[in-house]
Amino acid sequence: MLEKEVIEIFYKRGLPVGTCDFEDVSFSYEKTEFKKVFVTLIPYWFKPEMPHNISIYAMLPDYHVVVGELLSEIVSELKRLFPENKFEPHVDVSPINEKKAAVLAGLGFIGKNTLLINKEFGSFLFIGDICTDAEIDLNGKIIPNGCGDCLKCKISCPGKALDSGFDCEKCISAITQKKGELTAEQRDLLRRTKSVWGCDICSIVCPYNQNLKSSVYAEKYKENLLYNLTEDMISGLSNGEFKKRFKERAFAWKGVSVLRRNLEAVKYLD
Ligand code: B12
Ligand code: SF4
Ligand code: SF4
Repeated sequence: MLEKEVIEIFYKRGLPVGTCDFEDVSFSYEKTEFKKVFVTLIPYWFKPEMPHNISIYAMLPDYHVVVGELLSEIVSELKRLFPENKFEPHVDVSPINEKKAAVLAGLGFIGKNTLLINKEFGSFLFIGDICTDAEIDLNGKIIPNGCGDCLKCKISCPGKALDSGFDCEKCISAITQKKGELTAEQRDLLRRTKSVWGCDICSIVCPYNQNLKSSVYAEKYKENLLYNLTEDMISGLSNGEFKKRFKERAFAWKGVSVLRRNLEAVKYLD
């Protein structure tokens, strides 16, 4: 009976939900009070304006904050159902491997682009998790991998980061976040793809991401999108000023020097 009420808390917000065991997805082997994890997906797809130099998720207000608030609301409702139990919400910055958790919760499969793919939302989604000591099981079924013979993401990846497993040194998304110097090859990758933050190429080409509906999430923030970061916007800003000015954006936490370096690389000519 309580299972039904839990599902309703998520469904009334348009969100799917599943559960998995905390110990199967925890990044550490330390003993903890958590037993289960509620896993949910927050689709964020919308058609971006072209051209743009930041990836789609980062055009929106920072999901760490927005999804974090949404999960906190859900936690308040869960606490009413389970007053004796603990609930800890996370998104991205989490003690668990969120993609694996979503697979075990029956919410999708992991594609060759390494991302969680849900048949309704594609891969343009955030994964939210709520760790709990409540023993609740929503009995999701594992969905088999649906990539088949497709190789579109591997073929389209500009750095060939997906050729064997996943190579962070060749992935534009990882390169735009990395601290310190970039190699000549990495600078060239940013210049060729005009990428200042993140990368969507292995998602954009995926058959599961064609004809997606614009998400409710993105609709809510359509007046507050940032498609391009330019040198003018950050010129002369100290790190503190940069973080303050872009406090709503997911890239702000990395600091101004990483973004400056990426903007330099984008215009770099051999
Ligand atoms: C580190 C990290 C990155 C790194 C490394 C990514 C990588 N591919 O390894 C970098 C900076 C590159 C990155 C980039 C991006 N990321 Co990221 N990232 C993370 C983070 C913080 C941890 C991931 C991690 O290291 N996992 C540990 C490793 C060992 O796991 P793994 O490589 O996935 O392998 C496991 C699974 O694949 C699983 N598995 C595989 N097949 C199967 C099958 C079955 C049946 C089972 C049970 C398990 C299973 O088993 C493996 C071993 O445990 C997560 C948040 C989190 N807390 O989980 C977000 C997260 C994965 N990122 C996310 C996003 C959105 C992105 C970007 C799309 C952002 C962008 N537009 O640039 C890109 C995509 C790049 C890409 N192609 O992967 C989302 C994923 C959304 C989705 N649809 O999957 C997450 C979940 C954040 C969130 N809460 O929404 N990311
Ligand atoms: S995010 Fe971009 S660079 Fe990274 S694997 Fe996907 S296509 Fe390749
Ligand atoms: S592009 Fe093709 S191979 Fe890559 S994740 Fe999507 S379906 Fe799988």
